[in-house]
Amino acid sequence: RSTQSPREMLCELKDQAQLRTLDGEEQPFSQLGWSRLVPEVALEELHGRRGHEGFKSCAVVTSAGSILHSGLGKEIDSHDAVLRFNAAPTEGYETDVGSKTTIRIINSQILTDPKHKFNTSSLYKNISLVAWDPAPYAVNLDEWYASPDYNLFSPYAEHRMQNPAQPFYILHPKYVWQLWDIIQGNTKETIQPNPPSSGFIGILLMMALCEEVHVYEYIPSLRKTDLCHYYERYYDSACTFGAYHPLLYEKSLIQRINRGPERDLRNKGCVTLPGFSTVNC
Ligand code: NCC
Repeated sequence: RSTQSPREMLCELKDQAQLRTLDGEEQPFSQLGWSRLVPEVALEELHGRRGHEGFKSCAVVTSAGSILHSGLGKEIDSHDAVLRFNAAPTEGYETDVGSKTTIRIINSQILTDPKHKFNTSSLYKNISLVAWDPAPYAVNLDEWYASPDYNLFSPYAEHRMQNPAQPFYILHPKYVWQLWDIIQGNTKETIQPNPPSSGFIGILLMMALCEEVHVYEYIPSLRKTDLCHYYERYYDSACTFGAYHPLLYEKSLIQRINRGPERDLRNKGCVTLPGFSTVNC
């Protein structure tokens, strides 16, 4: 399997990594009235414009410390849509990370840990939100609902009722594990049975929504550092290479399908990927 060409890998991703969010039609969610709670417009349709399928050019900005002093802000903001992660701020870091945010992927800790002030922080306003939680591999939605890793369900429902106009989705755990299956399928070693990082999920999500995806500091540039996040003075190389998440394997998969020049990787930590709508299989 790991001898697949980049093209074959892209086709496998396009075919197998089909974006899926909770639509409220399955138990236990249907019984709870979630088909009316989730946004009426599906995430895939949200950004479609007449004559266009989604965004043309997109940026995925990881939270890695190596983006500090990159001066990439202007380039990042020049894309049609910008994806960011969890509690990563733009304020005070505009020169390096830009100021535009279109979508934010948040793990379930953001919704449950009071330190993130999910309901009041401006980080989570005026943008689209996509949340996820590491459900067990053999996804049983009843069991997941009864004991999620962090209980994202009540804060989600509450937020939906209070902010019905804000697009806010929960990724289907099958989608998350499907991505893991693809990573394992393209890796010789047996990888840890934990879901991929928000970074990998975000990259694949944007490949479904955009014609071209530019990922910043997922594969580290020459600025590579042990600084975990650009916005915190905390040092740990596991943030870049992984502990819980199969980061090293995710990153090697993404590096293999990179279509951008080597110098962009070195200088900007930038990988360029085609959107699925442009890949003909
Ligand atoms: O750190 P985190 O990720 O929020 O970073 C978002 C994504 O950026 C990429 N990254 C980050 C740092 C770094 N040095 N190199 C990188 O490549 C990764 O792809 C990462 O996914 C997560 O994936 O959701 C994660 O969330 C944090 C934490 O929960 C949130 O920041 C909220 O505080 C996790 N840290 C802990 O639980 C302590 C992290 O393991 C994964």
